[in-house]
Amino acid sequence: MIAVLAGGVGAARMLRGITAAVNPNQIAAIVNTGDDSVMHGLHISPDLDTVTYTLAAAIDPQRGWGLVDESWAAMGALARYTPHRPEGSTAGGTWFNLGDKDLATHLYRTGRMREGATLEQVTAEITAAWGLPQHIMPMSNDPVRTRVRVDGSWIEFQEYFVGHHHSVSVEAIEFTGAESAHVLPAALDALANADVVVIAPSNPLVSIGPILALDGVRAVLSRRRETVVAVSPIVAGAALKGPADRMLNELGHEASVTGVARLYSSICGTLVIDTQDEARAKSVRDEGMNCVITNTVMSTAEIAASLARTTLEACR
Ligand code: FO1
Repeated sequence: MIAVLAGGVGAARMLRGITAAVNPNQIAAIVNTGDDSVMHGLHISPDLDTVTYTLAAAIDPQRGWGLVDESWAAMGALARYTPHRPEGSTAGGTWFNLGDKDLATHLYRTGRMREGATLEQVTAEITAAWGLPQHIMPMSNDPVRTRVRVDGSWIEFQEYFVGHHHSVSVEAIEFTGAESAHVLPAALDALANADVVVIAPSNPLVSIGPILALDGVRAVLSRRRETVVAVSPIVAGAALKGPADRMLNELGHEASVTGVARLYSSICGTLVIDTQDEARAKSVRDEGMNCVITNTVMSTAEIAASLARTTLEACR
């Protein structure tokens, strides 16, 4: 079995590659829920949905989130009320875009959770509805919310990411609820018993960070460090998507494969880096990690599959 620590787009593409390389029912994805939010009273789990829609070949390929061939009638209709909203009200906000078909997922998830289902149970139902053989699970059933401090004020992750287009400087990050949240037992089991654990090329601070913040996760990974392999989300000093490079710099880390190695070296034995970073391989090895160099930019399904095979072979 292969266990994968996953955030959003990069992880979803990596999981698609791993699916081409191994039997899909041997894949367990442990997905970040720190980005989760409540919008219009609906429980949104962006990373779980990005992974699900990508593996179901239903993701919008340009945006990397939401469904392909989406329509936006509900959002458009909401805009009618905006000018009439009283001062101080946030009702009917349209800054976070929920497509008409995507809304069905949030309605179903929220309805089931109101009936008492756990996020793990609903995720299993949603992934079954999309016909996925992989075991996709949230990192925890308990709420953990990533918040960032901007200009001295703590704001929700989606307010930073979508509301501010992640273009404001981050002063600090916290994962509220992480200290008391329980990692999913199935996740801990997969992390302990998988043949290989892959840390997907996701933002190390806000996508992988919340998973690592859960009690027991770092301990189980460090015990089996030699069979844990990460793929760097930083290529030639930049993130392929999202604010990981700026965030690393802003929070005093190095936005390079060396910086990624420093963050992961205690829990992970091997770092896979892109050919563009070949000259930095020694600095990764100096952090005590094996370093594998290959094409990590998953611009096609074939490259993703090849990256997956190289990653899995790296510590077998
Ligand atoms: N990202 C955006 O940049 N703008 C949006 O309006 C937006 C809406 C959205 C709705 C549902 C969903 O599952 C994801 C959505 N995302 C949107 C993506 C999301 O904010 C990010 O992918 C992650 O949280 C970062 O990994």
